Amino acid sequence: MRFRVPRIAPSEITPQEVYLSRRALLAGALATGASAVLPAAEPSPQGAPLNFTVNSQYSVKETPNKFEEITTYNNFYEFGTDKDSPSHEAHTLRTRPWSVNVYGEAEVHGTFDLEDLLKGQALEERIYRFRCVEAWSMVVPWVGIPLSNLLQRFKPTSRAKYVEFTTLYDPRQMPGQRVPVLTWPYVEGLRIDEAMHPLTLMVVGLYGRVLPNQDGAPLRLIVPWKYGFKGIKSIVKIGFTAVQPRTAWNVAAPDEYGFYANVNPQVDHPRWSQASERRIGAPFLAARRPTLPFNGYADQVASLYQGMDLRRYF
Ligand SMILES: Nc1nc2c(c(=O)[nH]1)N[C@H]1C(S)=C(S)[C@@H](COP(=O)(O)O)O[C@H]1N2
Ligand SMILES: [Mo]
Repeated sequence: MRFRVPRIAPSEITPQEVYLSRRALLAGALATGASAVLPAAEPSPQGAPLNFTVNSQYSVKETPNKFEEITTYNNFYEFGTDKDSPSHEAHTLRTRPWSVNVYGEAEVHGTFDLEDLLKGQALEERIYRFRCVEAWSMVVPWVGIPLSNLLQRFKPTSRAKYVEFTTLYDPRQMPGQRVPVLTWPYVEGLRIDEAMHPLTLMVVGLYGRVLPNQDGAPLRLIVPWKYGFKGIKSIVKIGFTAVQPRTAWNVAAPDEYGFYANVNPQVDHPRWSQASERRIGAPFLAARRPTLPFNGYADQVASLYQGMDLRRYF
């Protein structure tokens, strides 16, 4: 992925009220035929409230980033490669109805409506650290279900060693797919034990409400000890496989983005250090902080990689 100088300073991020009044101004300007420029990055209007319980056991104590930060500073190349593009462009994605196709090494296969898949699943809020491979980070209050709860419904067989995820492919809804920055659709994968780990979350919401499109609605993965690109968005397929899946960033640049992508301050990206990170929204002097092994989740996940050379399996 191209390393970009961030284009929005925290001070420039538009608070929702300002956004709403700008929209009103803009609508007025359009109505009177006056010319208008588009506002800066737009936080999406807030989604419908969700019912959930707070999981404090799996939450970090750090202060979450603002809704505006989480919804205007995004990586979602299906809607452009600038950080603010998804906040402008992702409204073209239709997230209902939404179906998910399940295939591969499992007893239960088929295409399921998302509402049916989520029926009876208890939603949890978990505040997780989020570390992008580009060396910035946030703290995000996600709402979702443990991925294992979803996967167990499909009764994976003993041949299922990996899980493969695929994003929607529809260039009419996702205009960035007309640009060959990646091989579309975006694909990601996890080893089955990583997928079944209690920290791995299938996310449907943010800040207690339905997930905004730019954050990967209606269904996206979050694996908090891995770099952000493992968190595939707008998922339409889940497959159980015997062999390690190809993944979008690994195919694009195999020397830069490995399959495992565990956050590791000791293994630098070939083009930049991973030893520290910039916390989005933090005051300038407090923004730079050391990156933690496994993004701070080592106690819970390091054992998954016992005996593996993490430089080789990066
Ligand atoms: N389909 C899809 N999923 C994706 C991406 C993408 O471009 N397309 N970007 C990834 C990267 S690099 C990051 S850092 C996170 C960003 O998630 P956020 O915008 O909600 O912070 O989404 C990941 N999932
Ligand atoms: Mo990322």
